[in-house]
Amino acid sequence: MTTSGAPTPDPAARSGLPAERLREIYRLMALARALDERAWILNRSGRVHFVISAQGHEGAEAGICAALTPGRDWLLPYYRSMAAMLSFGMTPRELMLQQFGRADDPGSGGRQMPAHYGGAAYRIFSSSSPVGTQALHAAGIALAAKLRGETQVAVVMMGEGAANQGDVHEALNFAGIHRLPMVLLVENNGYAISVPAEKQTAVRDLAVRAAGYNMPGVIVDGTDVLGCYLAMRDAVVRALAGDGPTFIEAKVTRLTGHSSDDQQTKYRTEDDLAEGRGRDPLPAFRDELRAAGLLAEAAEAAITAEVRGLVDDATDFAEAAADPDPATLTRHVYAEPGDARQLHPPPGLGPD
Ligand SMILES: Cc1ncc(C[n+]2csc(CCOP(=O)(O)OP(=O)(O)O)c2C)c(N)n1
Ligand SMILES: [Mg+2]
Repeated sequence: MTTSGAPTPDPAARSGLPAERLREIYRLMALARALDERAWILNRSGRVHFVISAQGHEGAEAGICAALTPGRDWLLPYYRSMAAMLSFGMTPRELMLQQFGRADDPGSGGRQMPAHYGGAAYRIFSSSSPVGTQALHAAGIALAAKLRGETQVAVVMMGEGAANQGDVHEALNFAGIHRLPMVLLVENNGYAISVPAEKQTAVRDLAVRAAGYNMPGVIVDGTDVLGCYLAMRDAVVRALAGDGPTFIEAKVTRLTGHSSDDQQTKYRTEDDLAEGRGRDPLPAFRDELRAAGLLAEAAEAAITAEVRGLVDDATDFAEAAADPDPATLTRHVYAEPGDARQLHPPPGLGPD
């Protein structure tokens, strides 16, 4: 198991990424944060019914995704994956359609809860509400890639609480045996709703479990965007070389309550909350770029203005969009007349 080192002052040299790319990563994080903050305002003013927030997780997600190739790799996200969605090309309008549950939501046509992302066109697998189940889907996608000889990585994201589900053990065991091109990212924010980490697992670092699956376990500071990028870059190289899966644990902070239905001041101390606020990846990355002379005042102001415009546009667009037609309520739930694939399975796959 390895642990990433402390950030060095030169982000471009450290990561090998050009300044423009580093600014783009920052822009994606700032956009994710602004969309998320808008969602809370919409919720508190009664315009969207539920928010589950990505605030504090953006650095890990954006850093991890910077090492991936949209259009080639598969993402199996969870509800804190807003920055990953943007990194894979989902637009602010699409994300707001999802938040409002509108008919044109690319994930489910407004069927899923907010932040249950999906988008086949982006290779973003549909999220399920039972946590951890997407690990098995990731193993399946990675197995298919291996059997077909396709060059791609399946990346599954989840919290540390979800990582205790049996499904995750089965997926990692299978991926380890078959050396599948899969990466598990555990975003450890120290809480599963109100349950603190020490009441969830008997170990402090979940990545130690990787040894049991014969794969590397890497712990990264999830507030260190480039540390996350470098860990993922290594994992992708391994996966594409046929060397199998990697378990990455990013230590992050959850800046909000679990969801808009939760009040974390009821179960977290003021010291704990203050410590969490001090580990916000967004100002940390901004300061890192500023200090290295990679984010001039004008560039930062342009990003701020662009982000504000995108969030306003997405909000207006999604709020004005149509709800799903109630007549389509059972679509995707039951086989429909004329769905030949459902009614007449191929030979050998039907009931005996
Ligand atoms: C199988 C299952 N059990 C319980 C829940 C209810 N639930 C939703 S989110 C959550 C907490 C998950 O915590 P963690 O995996 O640490 O992710 P975090 O929210 O902290 O990012 C729980 C218990 C669920 N959705 N699925
Ligand atoms: Mg958690």
